[in-house]
Amino acid sequence: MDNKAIAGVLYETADLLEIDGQDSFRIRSYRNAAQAIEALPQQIADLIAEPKKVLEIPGIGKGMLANLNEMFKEGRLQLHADLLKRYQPSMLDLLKIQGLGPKTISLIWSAYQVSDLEGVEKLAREGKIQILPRMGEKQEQKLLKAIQDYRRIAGRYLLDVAENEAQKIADHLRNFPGVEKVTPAGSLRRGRETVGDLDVLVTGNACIHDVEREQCIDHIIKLPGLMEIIVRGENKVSFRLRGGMQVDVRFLSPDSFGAALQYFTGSKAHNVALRQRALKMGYTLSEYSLARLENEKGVAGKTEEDIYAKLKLDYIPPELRENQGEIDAAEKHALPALISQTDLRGDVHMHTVETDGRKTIEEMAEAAIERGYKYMAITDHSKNLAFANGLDDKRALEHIQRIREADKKIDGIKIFAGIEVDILADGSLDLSDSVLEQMDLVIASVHSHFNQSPAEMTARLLKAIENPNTSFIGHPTGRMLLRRDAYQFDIDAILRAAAKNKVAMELNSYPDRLDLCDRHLRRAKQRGVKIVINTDSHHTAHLDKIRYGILQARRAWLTRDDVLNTLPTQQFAKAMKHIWA
Ligand code: DGT
Ligand code: CA
Ligand code: CA
Ligand code: ZN
Repeated sequence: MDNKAIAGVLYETADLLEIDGQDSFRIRSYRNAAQAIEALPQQIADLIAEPKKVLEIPGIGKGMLANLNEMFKEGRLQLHADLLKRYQPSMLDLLKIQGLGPKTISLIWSAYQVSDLEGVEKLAREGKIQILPRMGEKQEQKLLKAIQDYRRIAGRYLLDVAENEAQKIADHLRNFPGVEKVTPAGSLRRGRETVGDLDVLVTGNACIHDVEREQCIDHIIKLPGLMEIIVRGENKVSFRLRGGMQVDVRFLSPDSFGAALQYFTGSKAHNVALRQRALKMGYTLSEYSLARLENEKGVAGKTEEDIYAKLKLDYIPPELRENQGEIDAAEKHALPALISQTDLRGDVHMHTVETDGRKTIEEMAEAAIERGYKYMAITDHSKNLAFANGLDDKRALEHIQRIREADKKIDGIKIFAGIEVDILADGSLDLSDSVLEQMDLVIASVHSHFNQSPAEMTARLLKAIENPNTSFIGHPTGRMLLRRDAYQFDIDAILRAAAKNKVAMELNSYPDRLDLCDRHLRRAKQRGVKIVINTDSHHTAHLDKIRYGILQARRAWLTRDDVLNTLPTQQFAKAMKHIWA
């Protein structure tokens, strides 16, 4: 068990103790220990053999040490298991509902002995929550909305989280000698912004020989972080990881690898449309093969390329397989030449220690050079973002100087002096025009007053776009995936104004933003709005998150020509001043 898993169990125990009405001192001791372990730089597993060292961790006493020993020895905590038995594991889902804390859950439990989502929702609909002490109609409505929000995002994961898990599973599987190839399919392969479950395809001897397959499954079960096996079948094993993510591993025969990859990559809508096309052409398409209707003789199945070719289609990249016109385009040889990561010549949204970044200008520049970029921009925050130590006019001017000096000193990359300036509530920008004019590029972003009416927000963004210093709008909708919805505004009005003013839109590659999203990006392209793909890095390591942005750009059918930071340095600099070639 790693620190995160241990902290998770302790947090849950604290919540369950609170629901159980235990004394606050005891509850706090579990929460404090969880916090301490979460923040620990080294793994508690490496310390556990030396009790003295564990007891030195603030918040961990003898009692907690005994708990930790139990968890390492038994793989579980008896108290946690007992509490879960009393209140049902469904109680833990309730705790994930926004605004539904242990106290309220406890209240509902003592009144109705209900501990699951459906049950609580039913009570709320029947008006049985508002009559409880300290509750009212307003709380009840809020609870209903929170349950809906939870349903929408529950069981989905950010793309980078899913990708990391898939990588770990693939590495583990490849350690088994009978495994040849491991290929993630499903929404992960299509690069969707969030992923439901992982679909992993395996080929090799382990798929052909029964004995080896059983051994392989025994090997899979040893995967660190595997919580429970859901299905152990002939050609498939499904399991759940700690944290809840489900994984389907399928064992394939090499003859049908392409057909299975095509099928399990999806999307479902793409597959349905493709199968209809196959039928019209006298074929059946399944996860095993493309075969003739009349005699079931297979004509393709080894590779996806064969299947698309037999269906008289150009190869359709996974990112486009959403049944959004890609099959038509593939038939007419009209699929776009999708942008790829190597097309990008610079990343122009990053922060440094001057505001809320973790690295210096020089460190960010070294990291950008390592990634092969020809240019970059330092774009720290403005003063409205006080908690990020944002720059006022004077500090912004000093920072420009520092950036220019670093640019002179460092060979191999052009460092543009930029700023991510806040769009204030009234649409004006947070720094003086005379300062903004001196920047090579200006990113204008909304970081406050998210709850304005759609009309106000639209006017606010329009005003920012019409400011002649604005080069592009940062993370234009402000959404935080699985956490916060986009603020409301008229996206079409904004895109029209952006096209007219030659102001670009950002595609922020941070996995919890991916903003603009694929749908909006495609609309932007159709309206002639240019895109800038950035990472919004606060650390050198964040620069690698660009790949998530590239995936979304591809899902939006973008080509190199749609994206400004594919341009050579001088042309890019002009584009930031509204001069497009
Ligand atoms: P997710 O997991 O919700 O992020 O999305 P997907 O696309 O990975 O969906 P999933 O895991 O349910 O299924 C994986 C792929 O398998 C899906 O993209 C297409 C294929 N598939 C699943 N069920 C069906 C089905 O009923 N009909 C067809 N044609 N394909 C299906
Ligand atoms: Ca899936
Ligand atoms: Ca699946
Ligand atoms: Zn920002």
